[in-house]
Amino acid sequence: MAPATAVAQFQDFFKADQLAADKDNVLVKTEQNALTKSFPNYHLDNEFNFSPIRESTVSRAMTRRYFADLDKYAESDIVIVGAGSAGLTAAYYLGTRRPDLKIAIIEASVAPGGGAWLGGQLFSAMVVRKPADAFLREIGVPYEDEGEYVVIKHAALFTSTVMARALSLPNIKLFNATAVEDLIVKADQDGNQRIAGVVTNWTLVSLNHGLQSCMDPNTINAHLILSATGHDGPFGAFCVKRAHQAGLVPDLGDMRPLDMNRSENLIVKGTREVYPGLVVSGMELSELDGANRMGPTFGGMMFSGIKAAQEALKVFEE
Ligand code: 48N
Repeated sequence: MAPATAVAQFQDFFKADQLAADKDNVLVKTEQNALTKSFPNYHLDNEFNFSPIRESTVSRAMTRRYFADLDKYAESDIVIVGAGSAGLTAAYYLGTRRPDLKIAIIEASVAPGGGAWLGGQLFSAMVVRKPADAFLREIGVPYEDEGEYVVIKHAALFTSTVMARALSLPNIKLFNATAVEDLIVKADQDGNQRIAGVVTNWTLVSLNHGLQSCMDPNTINAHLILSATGHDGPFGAFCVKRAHQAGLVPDLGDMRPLDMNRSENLIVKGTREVYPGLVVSGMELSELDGANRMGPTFGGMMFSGIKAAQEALKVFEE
């Protein structure tokens, strides 16, 4: 759907006025006098009550599923570390192109999304340079076309949309408030070292290791780790820093000063498998390669996430 049609449909929908309210449904009319959508009629008068429930039922509904997911994803095909714009885009791309793969997303924050909730310096619109507008059309994010670039009216509209698209896929599970605090390295059948999983802990535990005796972590085995942990910060660039400490990758290049035109191309073209079993994308890569930062433009993160997914699929298709 071309962006203009998407926006027009969106506006028609909200210009609609209520036509009639029958017992259970409100019928809504747009300007073309066509019945386009019906809404449930919420009867919230004094007679309404929620269905009864026992507290333990709620606990069991949550814990049964959480522990079943931990069991299921203890062996994953791909673990994505970091649910920012690059990690979520990679998850959506992998989950839609390869519904046969089991994909776990590990996100240290309670709220996934990373730095893509608010354009730049708290200005909420999000700028995306062409040709990354193609991805916005794929996931259905309306935008204003400004020629060389497009503008999404609020960065949260992109982030919530790509998150909803990815998390609704049956082969993807998000473990948020969970930090990767180490890598698993093994020799493959030819005796060559490769990264083969991650070590995790609840983030609050990872942040408080110094307050208690050792609180041992959990582990996930996976054929490939796709890391998108962003640039420097309390958790930033985690996997490249850990791989460097372990002598698996050369010295870190440290992110360079801002240059939008250089940085987005460099990061997308440089997205790759940096060590057998470890693909790195997004701003984490700028910390490894010493690429410039780009500031408040996000097409490079989307395309780096897609490129990382494509590089990951090459490993599976080898
Ligand atoms: O949004 P980020 O930080 O990272 P990206 O690469 O997806 O997007 C970067 C982008 O938001 C920018 O920084 C923009 C383009 N600005 C550039 C500039 O010049 O300033 O998401 C990384 C996610 C976060 O949600 C972290 O919480 C998470 O990764 N994370 C981790 N999750 C689990 N375990 C870890 N060890 C970990 N480290 C970070």
